[in-house]
Amino acid sequence: MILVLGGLWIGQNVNLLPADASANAPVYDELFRVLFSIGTILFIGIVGLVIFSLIRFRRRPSQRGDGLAIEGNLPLEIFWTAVPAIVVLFVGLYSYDIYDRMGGMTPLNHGMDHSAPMHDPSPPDENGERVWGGIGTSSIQAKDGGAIAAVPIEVTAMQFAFLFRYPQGDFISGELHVPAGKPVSLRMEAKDVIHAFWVPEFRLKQDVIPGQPTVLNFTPTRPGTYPIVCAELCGPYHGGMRSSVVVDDPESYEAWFNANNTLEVADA
Ligand SMILES: [Cu+2]
Repeated sequence: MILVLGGLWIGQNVNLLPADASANAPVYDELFRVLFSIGTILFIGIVGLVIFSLIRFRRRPSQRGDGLAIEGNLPLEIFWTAVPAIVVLFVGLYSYDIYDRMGGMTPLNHGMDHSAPMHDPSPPDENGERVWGGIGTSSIQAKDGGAIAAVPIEVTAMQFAFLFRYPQGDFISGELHVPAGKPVSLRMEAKDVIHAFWVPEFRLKQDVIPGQPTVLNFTPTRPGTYPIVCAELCGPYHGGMRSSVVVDDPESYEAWFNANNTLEVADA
């Protein structure tokens, strides 16, 4: 009981994760806390039992022969088969549920919800191109019931940098800027080899593949500057393939976007 309660307490109160800066980060963290609790209980339980046994059952000076040959214990074998089976089954089902709640099971371009237009000028199904991967929906529900369309950004990964193109302003940035509280839709493609776009603070990672676009949708929540890390070994300078994502409050984002916008703004 003490072991289980202690493990649960540690899982809930010891935080090993960086700041949570996207809408799905709290969902992910919920799973992490549960897994960390289970891991702590198993680790302390097993290591504690090993240390106890090393001391309690050590060879005493008077003991000269072999130990008792004990073989077979059906109740014990049932117990140590059933407990891991239940734990693994629970973790599997719970992970699926979390992935579903993060939007991982939402079809990206299979004609389910196109109320919010994808940023791609020619939707993948029209030119026969399939977009793979990525999680989340490309729009979020507004307070009035309508949908807020995602900010479209095209990500190009190459050895050894990320480039961010803003099609709505026709400019390219080496630093990703996104507005807090608004959905963002990244369309990613690699120029050379497989890379991976990872923002630990967003709890998101997605492969970036040559010749095969992938999509990553998310809603940033916490203003700040966070690292973007390439998480796929992509060559000798893979370790240096980093960038930054700046989550701006909507006004600062607007100002940054307008300062970079190269398209003529038609005055009304
Ligand atoms: Cu890379």
